Amino acid sequence: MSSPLLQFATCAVERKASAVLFGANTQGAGFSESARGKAAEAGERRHLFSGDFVREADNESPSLTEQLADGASLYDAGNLPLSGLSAEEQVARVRARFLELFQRGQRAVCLGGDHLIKYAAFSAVSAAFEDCGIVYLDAHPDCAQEERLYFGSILHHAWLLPHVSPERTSLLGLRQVNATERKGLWRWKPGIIHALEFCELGLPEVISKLKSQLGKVRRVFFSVDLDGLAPHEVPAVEAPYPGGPTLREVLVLLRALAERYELVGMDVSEFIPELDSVKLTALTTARLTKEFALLPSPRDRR
Ligand SMILES: [Mn+2]
Repeated sequence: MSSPLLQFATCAVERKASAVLFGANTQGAGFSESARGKAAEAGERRHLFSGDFVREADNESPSLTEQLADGASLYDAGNLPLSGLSAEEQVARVRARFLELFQRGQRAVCLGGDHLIKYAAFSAVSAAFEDCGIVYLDAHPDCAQEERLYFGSILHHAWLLPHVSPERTSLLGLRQVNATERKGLWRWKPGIIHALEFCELGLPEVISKLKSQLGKVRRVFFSVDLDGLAPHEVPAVEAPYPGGPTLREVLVLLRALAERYELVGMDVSEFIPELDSVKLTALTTARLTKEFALLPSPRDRR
């Protein structure tokens, strides 16, 4: 059975697209023991692939972006074949895809899959660019200092890469941290925008704080764990935690970032389609994907 493509993405030739979407159903970063059930059951729940689920949900009622733009600059490359591969092989394949798109100057959007896509993306960022900041939208800091690569240690491993650094990383929407992760934060000292700062400071202040945390970089990669958003918009995640920023706030923030930085790519992970009974998480992800893909580049303004 062939998978659906996103109808919104009407660019017919990959090399002509300014943004390229691909699915990567990585499995191997593990699951948190959360209120949603034990890890074994969580594994069971993951047989539906969120990338396809997002495309299907959006295709049921195709729509433009809020600015009334169509998807003529977006190409949907379908899904990377990953089944049967080890975690290392999956990371290598996703990394190669990101790297290929970065080197061609195309914005890469990857729908996962689990947190392995994040390490693959950061590893490609480090290989392609020396000056790329990371904005990491997540309720959690994922910086446990452990040798093993899993959902809780992704950033610890990323910060060991040559051109990804905590001084150019901002954790956005942070609000649920355990004692092990706190040690990682104390060691690495990344920029942090706590969830409450969205209302305490207001969005314009949050945006300038974020820019100062990123420093003098020219490029930014946007990494999304859907549990970073307020769970009423994205209920179908492994570890929901209340009080995050809304999609609206995040889209406004991205629009501001796009004026200053080259947004080189985005990954989206942690979506469990089987928990998404009214497809709200899918539509939130679809909207984020479409709006992000069509954000202008600073080059467009010259
Ligand atoms: Mn998380």
